Amino acid sequence: MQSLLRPLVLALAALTGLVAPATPLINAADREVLALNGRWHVIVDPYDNGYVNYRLQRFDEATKPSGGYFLDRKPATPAELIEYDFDTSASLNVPGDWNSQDDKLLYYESTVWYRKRFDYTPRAAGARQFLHFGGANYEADVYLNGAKLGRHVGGFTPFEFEVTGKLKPTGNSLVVRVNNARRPEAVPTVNTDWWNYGGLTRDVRLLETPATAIRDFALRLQPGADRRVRGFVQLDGPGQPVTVEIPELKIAVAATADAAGRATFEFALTGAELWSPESPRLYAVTLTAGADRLTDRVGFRTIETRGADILLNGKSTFLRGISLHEENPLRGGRATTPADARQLLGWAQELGCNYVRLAHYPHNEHMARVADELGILLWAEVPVYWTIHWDNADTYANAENQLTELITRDRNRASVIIWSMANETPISPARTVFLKKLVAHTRALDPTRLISAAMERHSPADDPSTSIVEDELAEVTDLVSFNQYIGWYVGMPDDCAKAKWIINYNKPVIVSEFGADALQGLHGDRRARFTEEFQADLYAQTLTMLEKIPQLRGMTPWILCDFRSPRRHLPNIQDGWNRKGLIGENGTRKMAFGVLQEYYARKAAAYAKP
Ligand code: GCB
Repeated sequence: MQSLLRPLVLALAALTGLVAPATPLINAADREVLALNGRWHVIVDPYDNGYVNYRLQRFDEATKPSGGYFLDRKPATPAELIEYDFDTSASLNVPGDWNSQDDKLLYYESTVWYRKRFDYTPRAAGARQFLHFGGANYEADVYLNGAKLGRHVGGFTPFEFEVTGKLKPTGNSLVVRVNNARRPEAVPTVNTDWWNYGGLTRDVRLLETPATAIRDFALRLQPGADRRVRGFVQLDGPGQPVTVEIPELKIAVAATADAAGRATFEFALTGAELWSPESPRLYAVTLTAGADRLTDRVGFRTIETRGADILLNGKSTFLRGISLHEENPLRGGRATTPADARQLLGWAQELGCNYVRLAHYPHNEHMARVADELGILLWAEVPVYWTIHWDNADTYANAENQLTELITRDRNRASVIIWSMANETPISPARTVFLKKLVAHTRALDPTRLISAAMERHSPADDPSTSIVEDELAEVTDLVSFNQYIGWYVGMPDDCAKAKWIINYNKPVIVSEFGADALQGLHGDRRARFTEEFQADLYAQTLTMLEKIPQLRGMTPWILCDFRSPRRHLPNIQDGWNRKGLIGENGTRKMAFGVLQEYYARKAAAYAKP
C-alpha cells in the first residue's frame, strides 16, 4: 500500500514544488567526476531582488526572463543597466554555512545567491551527467546556464538534477538561490533550539554515469543463524543483467533487472565477519550493470529487539550514547567534512560510547560513513521537532520526503540502527496520526531497522515525583524513548533520588535526553546553576535514578558539545550557546564528561560478561 501511494505522493509533491525530480544516485562520491566544492561567488539578497520583480512576479516563471540573478549576466555594452555582478561580489566556501563565514551573516535568514563557473567535457560518449547537492538549508532553486533545473525543499537531505546535454565544455554557470527563512508550516517549524545555519552546507558534485545507471541498492543481512542477505539493485532502465560481488568473500551473484529496472538478490553470507562496534568490519561490494559499475564498503549485522533487549547480531547490547548536533564547536558552524565527523565521533569514543544520536535532523553523509568505519551505532532523525503543523498535508509530504531521502541515502550503513520520527511532540490525535503514518512509511522503506521517536514523560498533578511514559505512539515503535530533564527544567538534581518511574511497555527503554547547562571553567557549589559541579552532580544522580528502570537499554544524554542557539540569552554564561555540552566551546572536557565516562566503563564491562 505504502509503496503504491509513494509515486502519487511524489507526483503531488513535485507539482507543489516540494521535491527535486528524481531520487538522487546512491553513493554520489563514487560517481564524482568534478568536485564543485570550494569558493563560490555570492550575493546576499534579503529582498529577493534577483528572484522577483517589483510586482513580486518571479523572474524564473517568465517564458523569457528579462531579469533574475540566475541569468548571471554582464552588461554587453556600457549603456546596458545590470545591477549585480557575481564576478566582483564576495565569495564563500562550499560546503559551509554562511553564518559562520561572515559576522554580518550570523543571524541572517533570507536569500543568498551562489554562483560557480566550471568547465566540463563528458568522459564517455553517451554518458549522462547529474548535479548532486548533499544538502542546502532550507530551500534551493537551481539554475544552469540561465535555465532553471528545479527546486528542493528541506535543509538536510541530498538532491540532484540531470544535466545531460545541458553542459558546455567551458564556462558553465551554476547558480543556486538558497533561502533559509523559517516558516510555520515547514519542517522544522519556526521554533527550534539550534542555529538556523543557511547555505550550501554540504558537498556539491558533478556525477557521470553510462546511459543506464545503478540508481539505488540495498543489501540487508536477515536475522537468523543461516546468514542470508536479501536486497535489490535499482537501475533507471529495464532488462539488464546485474551482478553483486564481494571479492573478499568470493561472492558473485547475478540477476536480471525486471521491466521496472529492479533486480532482486538473495545469497548466503558464508565466511563473513559481522560488523559490530568491537569489530567494525566492512567489505568492498561491487555492483555491475551493463557499462555501469558502483563500489561501496558495506558492513553486515542484524539489529532486533526481544522484550526489553536490543540484540545486535543476536547479542544483548546496552547503547552507551551521547547526542550530537552537526556543528564543529572549535571552528564554528556546521560540521561538513570527514575530518569533522572523525573529531566528533572520536570524542564520543573517548567518552566510552558505542552509540550516538544524530540530533535533530539528518546529518551529512560523512557522519554515517565514518561511524561505519569507527564502529559507532547511530540513531538518525528528521526535524519533526516540537509543534509542527500536524493537520497540514504539505507539511506531512515534506516530512515524509525528508525521511525518504535520509533512509535512501543511508540504508546501507551498518552503523545506522534506528530511524527516529520526531522529537518532543505534544500528544494529540492529529500528531499521532501523522507520526504513525511516518512509522508505516519507514517500515515499508526499510523493514530491517528499529523505529523510535523521542517522546516525553508526564507526572500526575498530585504526584510530581512520579514519572509516567505513556504514549499511543509507543505501541508502534520498537523502542520506548523519551527525553527527561528532572533536576534542570523540573526541580533540582536531588529530586532524582525520590523519582518513581511507570513505563508499562515490554520494550527497550532508551533515554534520548537528559542534561544541564554548565559553563566550562565555572566552579562552585553543586546546587549553583551553570557550574560544572551542578552538571556533574546532575549526571551522577540521573544515572543512579535511571538504573531503577528495568527496561533501560541505553541513553544519549544531551549533549556532547556546547552548541549555538538563538534561544540562549544569559550574558556571560550562555551568550548565544546552549551550555549542556560535556565539552566546552574550546574543546575542554567538563567534569560531567568524567562522570559519564566512568559509568560507561562500568556498563561496558557488565555487558561484556558472557
Ligand atoms: C530538549 C530538546 C533539545 C534542546 C534541549 C535543551 O528537550 O530536544 O533540542 O536543546 O532540550 O537544552 O533544552
